[in-house]
Amino acid sequence: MFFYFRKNKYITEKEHIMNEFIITIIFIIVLVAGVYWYAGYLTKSGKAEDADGNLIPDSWEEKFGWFFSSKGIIMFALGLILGYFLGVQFPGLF
Ligand SMILES: [Ca+2]
Repeated sequence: MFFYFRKNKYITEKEHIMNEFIITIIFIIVLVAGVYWYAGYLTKSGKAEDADGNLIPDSWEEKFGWFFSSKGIIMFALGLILGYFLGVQFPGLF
């Protein structure tokens, strides 16, 4: 079994992979939330055309409309995945 040394304690390879996975999930959440925020910023500031006023740049809607219409389920699923793996990795956290 491989061990990685981190913060004065040895963690197993499995724990290491789990930590990397959790960091990846957090990174994806930040990225996805950032895209939603940026869409709102572009439309509210008038930097992108938004004729229908749904805070999604009209030029994005044709190809990425699904990404915005599924916003709730996407963020819920990501939150669920993160919560699950945090709970598995750090049982005392919640
Ligand atoms: Ca729009």
